[in-house]
Amino acid sequence: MTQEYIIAKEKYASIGIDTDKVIEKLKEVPVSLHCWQGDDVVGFDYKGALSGGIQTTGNYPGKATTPAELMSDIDKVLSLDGGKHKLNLHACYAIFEDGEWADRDALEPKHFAKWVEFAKERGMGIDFNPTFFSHPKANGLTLSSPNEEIRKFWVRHGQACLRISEYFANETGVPCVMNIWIPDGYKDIPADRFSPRARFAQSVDEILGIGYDKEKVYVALESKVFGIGLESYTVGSSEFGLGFALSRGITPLMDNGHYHPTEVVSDKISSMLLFSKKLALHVTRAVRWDSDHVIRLDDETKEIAKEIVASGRIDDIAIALDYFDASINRIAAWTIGLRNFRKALLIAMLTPHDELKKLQAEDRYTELMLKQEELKSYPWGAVWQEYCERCGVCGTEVWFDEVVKYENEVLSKRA
Ligand code: RNT
Ligand code: ZN
Repeated sequence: MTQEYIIAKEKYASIGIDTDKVIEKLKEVPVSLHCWQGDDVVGFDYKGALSGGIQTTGNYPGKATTPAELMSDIDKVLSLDGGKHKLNLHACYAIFEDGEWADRDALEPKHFAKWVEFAKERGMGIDFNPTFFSHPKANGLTLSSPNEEIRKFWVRHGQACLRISEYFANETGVPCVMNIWIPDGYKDIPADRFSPRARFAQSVDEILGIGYDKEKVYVALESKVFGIGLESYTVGSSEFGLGFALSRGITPLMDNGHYHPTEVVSDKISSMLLFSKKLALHVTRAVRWDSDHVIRLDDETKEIAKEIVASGRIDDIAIALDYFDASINRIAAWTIGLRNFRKALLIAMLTPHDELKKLQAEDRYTELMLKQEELKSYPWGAVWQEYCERCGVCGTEVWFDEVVKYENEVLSKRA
């Protein structure tokens, strides 16, 4: 224990916070690590351009192009963040062996056996995402397509993913969050907003219709306001996502890059929790658009973490990360974002929420503001260092040395 930690522990004790308990609690919060930061959302089944109105920018060398490389990179990231993790996979990361290949509608658990092995060895659960983009049948609408052949293809994909999700849960013993997000939408003003949404609802009903174990798989639906080339209309809007999820008893997923720029997810969490048993989040950073920048320890990130913790419902909230920056070292990008969200959770856990709530309820707004501001300079950094040390990871920026070494020894040797 460092002198800094001992001082910090006392300081927090004076406001009723037990830092040792917080450290133990933080270790147990599972953060779902998205595999797609490692290869710019390319995957292993189709090597074409990323589609679906999302975009990775930058050309930093050393991206993973094989399952072995991606797994090795994920391991590096995991070694740099203390605490529980889940692995968040997309269907396009299926691993085919011996020249075999299967299209999205024919994917089977066996195509993910390697990932299961990987996760089990590391004691992690797996979350899953059907991939409704970067595919020849995803040039236009997918689950909302008026073309029955195409719509059915994607329904079969969703069903295949549901079976794979159940397989993940069975194998790892940890429930799997299967998140449905479709890029469907129109660049310009549609004549018919209704029909695509009706078809989307029908399609998801057909996917869920095959039945699944609701204790093992939590199906989530991610909404979005717009995408590149899909500026005027997205089928899976916020109202659609919320209405559908609540009416079907599945989980709404909010990605904080998926709203109008002045809307904040931190303000939405409490409302959602009032009406939904569970809530799923994609934590990202949107800079002027849904740009998926690396998460920083900025105000909104901290506010999201605060709402999660202050709600008292952290166990009902599935936290996943969703960003992809190709302009800087990808391992560092991944790690910075992951550690930042973990830091935001720590800061939230070091906050005397009950006391602050009481000030609000008693209309003591001056004191509330004073306390909120003073808390900002409390020594959470010393608690963070102690947390990292107890988890066996580096508590300072020195972790970057590991990344430099990995870049020199591994990344720079990639084609
Ligand atoms: C896209 C959504 C979605 C994707 C991933 C790759 O806007 O945020 O979650 O980022 O599925
Ligand atoms: Zn997302």
